[in-house]
Amino acid sequence: MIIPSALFVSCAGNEQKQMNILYIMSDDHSYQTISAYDDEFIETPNIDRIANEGVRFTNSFVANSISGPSRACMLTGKHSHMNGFTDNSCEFDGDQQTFPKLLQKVGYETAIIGKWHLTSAPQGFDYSEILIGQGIYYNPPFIRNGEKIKSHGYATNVITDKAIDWLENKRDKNKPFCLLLHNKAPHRTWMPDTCDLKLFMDTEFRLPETFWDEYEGRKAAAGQEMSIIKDMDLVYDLKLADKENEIHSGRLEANGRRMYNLMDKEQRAAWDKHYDRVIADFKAAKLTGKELAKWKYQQYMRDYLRVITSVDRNVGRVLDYLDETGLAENTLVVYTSDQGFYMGEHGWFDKRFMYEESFRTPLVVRYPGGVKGDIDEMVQNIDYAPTFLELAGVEIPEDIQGESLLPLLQGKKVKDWRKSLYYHYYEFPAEHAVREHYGVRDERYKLMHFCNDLNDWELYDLQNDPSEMHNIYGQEGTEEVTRRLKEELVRLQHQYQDEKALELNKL
Ligand code: SGN
Ligand code: CA
Repeated sequence: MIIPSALFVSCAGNEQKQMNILYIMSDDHSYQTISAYDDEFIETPNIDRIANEGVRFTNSFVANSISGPSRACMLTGKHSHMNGFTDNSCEFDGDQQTFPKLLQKVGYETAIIGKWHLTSAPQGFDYSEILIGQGIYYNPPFIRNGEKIKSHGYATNVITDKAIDWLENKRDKNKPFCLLLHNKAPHRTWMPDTCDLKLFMDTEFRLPETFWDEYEGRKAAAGQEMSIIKDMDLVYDLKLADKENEIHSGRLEANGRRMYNLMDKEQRAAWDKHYDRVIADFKAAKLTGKELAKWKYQQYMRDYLRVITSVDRNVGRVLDYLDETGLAENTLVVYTSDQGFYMGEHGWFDKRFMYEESFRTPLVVRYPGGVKGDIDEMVQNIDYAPTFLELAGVEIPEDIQGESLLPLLQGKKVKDWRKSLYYHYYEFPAEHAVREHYGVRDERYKLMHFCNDLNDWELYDLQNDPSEMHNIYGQEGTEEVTRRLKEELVRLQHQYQDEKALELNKL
């Protein structure tokens, strides 16, 4: 049933005003760097504010830990094999059903501002102003309703300016809105805003316990190429584009120097003021081996956290705008990321794996009138679409695979909530060399099957081994739990109709 008006009849039979939706998503923002989840590294008061005035999902996951696929999952409410966007080289079939299209039908004004990354032109949006591909940090060009335009400034500020401008000046104020504000930050190469460069200069970050992991018993982990030690590039990732042109870092160096050159004169001057000193100190120290690895980790963390500082500040600007205009009381606010990210755990940056740091993603939601506190149910990014639809009074289409989170946000205990999650990552061969894998996770155990050249199964007891260092697959005493998880895996593959994976099980 579709009711095309700003009012709709709720299940309880009341007429309700349709709630606005502000869906903020960053790119590669780890829960480890949101103080609502973990305050070891940074304070993020504005993102925390959403959690404090609403809820924090303590068990939030993705279906396929990489950008394009994650975005396709959240737009469609379906796993990758059903929406067709399995890896970043795909083109999204924009003709398919998505939640923004369904919201438009019931009178919502919809917009996407920031990263899109689905290759085909956005459909289902009354307004779109998207970055080109991954976008860049400084002076990024955008495509506004199909037309290429320039911008000046730092991506997170520019995207937020555009979002506030749309809210204030561009939308039809007689309609409820759904705005997707999607940051480029903190995606690689973690370029900070010039005003944040001075932060964390004197902070020494504790090395994660698993930093020196040697991946014993885990072939796929051993075969990746996302190691801070081996794969993080000195010029590109760690900003050592020296004027003397003495530092040479290989394949990515030229790109690093190009990023620097894309800044304008003033931006470069502020950048030089900071990094010239870093470069001089680096050259003088002549680091090698473990000392070099530790330096790289510190430098990575500093830049990443500076970028997060700007993300958080800009979240604060939007929350303030909602307060000042009175919109806050009738707007659902979501903050999440397209996936989690490694902050040096297992010696890594990047994501892709079904291991916890990248399988999980932060999710905090402020729902006016809803419950406050923690929601511990296992939720996944395929759940966002049905949540927004239910909120707007749209009947959730049968083919959507996610579950609406609305009852949880309303404080209801949902009987038979899912007890296990399904995951499938596809992009191989590709950058970072993570093999195709799929798996199941329940409240205690995780079973994964890595494919391509490996055909390797992994099993973890997350209670006894939360860092997933000990693959217990095939070990004596695990027969029963392995049988149970395999059965659950097959059940989910049938439920979600992942025919390819059902075949891969037989390898
Ligand atoms: C780029 C990055 C990778 C990253 C992918 C996917 N390389 O290719 O490090 O894994 O994006 O990221 S870069 O040299 O271009 O920075 S995603 O978040 O968009 O899926
Ligand atoms: Ca991402």
